[in-house]
Amino acid sequence: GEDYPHEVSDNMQERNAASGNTGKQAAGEAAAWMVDDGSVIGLGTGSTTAYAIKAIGRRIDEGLDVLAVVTSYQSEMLAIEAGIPLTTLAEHPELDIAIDGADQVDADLNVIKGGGAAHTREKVVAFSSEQFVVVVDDSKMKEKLDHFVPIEVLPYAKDLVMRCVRELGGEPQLRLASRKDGPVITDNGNFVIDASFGVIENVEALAISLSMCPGVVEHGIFTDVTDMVLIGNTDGSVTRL
Ligand code: ABF
Repeated sequence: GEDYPHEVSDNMQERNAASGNTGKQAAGEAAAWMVDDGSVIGLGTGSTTAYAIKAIGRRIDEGLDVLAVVTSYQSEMLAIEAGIPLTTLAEHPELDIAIDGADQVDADLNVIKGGGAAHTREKVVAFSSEQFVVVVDDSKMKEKLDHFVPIEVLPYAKDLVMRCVRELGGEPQLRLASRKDGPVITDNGNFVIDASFGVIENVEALAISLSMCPGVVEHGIFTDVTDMVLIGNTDGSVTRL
């Protein structure tokens, strides 16, 4: 990629500091500058990636030529609004760069995702991409991951998966749309179980064990796929990991 500007305008900085979004904006916009002309890109989900999508849209207005694969209806809507031409993995199975947010990241580039229930498609896109760039604000960085692990499950298998989680030492909870509503339904028509494991000592072992439980469509632990993390700080600067 090209060099990217770290600064955000004073005005923006003030507005986002008030909403606590300066770091997210800085990281998202920095990632937008990593996209090369003529590339096929993957667009993740969430508020940090949304800043990247908007910034890529502005670059397209200035002549950047890209095609994008989205990971959710949310990113699809944002990409269309930003004027980013869309394609599919069927047409472009190999992406040049994918940009996505995260719920928590450690220094070894292990990532927990899925707070937005879109992690299955996000993982497919991440593994389909030559380069996978994660964008977060500095509050998401942790020495040891301890965020709950979102697990997309076939509705038919939810009780079995809950039992698997308990056997692995975790505390499972079916994600509900709200207190009085039913379960959250993913873009793929499945449920999400949020599993708390406290501090995760062996991330890779847990990732493998969870994948072995029948009915797990995909869990939110991403190992061995992230190439770069762009961390947006509250002062609007960006740290690259
Ligand atoms: C997606 O959106 C996720 O996998 C992650 O759960 C979430 C991050 O959202 P935000 O950038 O709004 O904090 O990328």
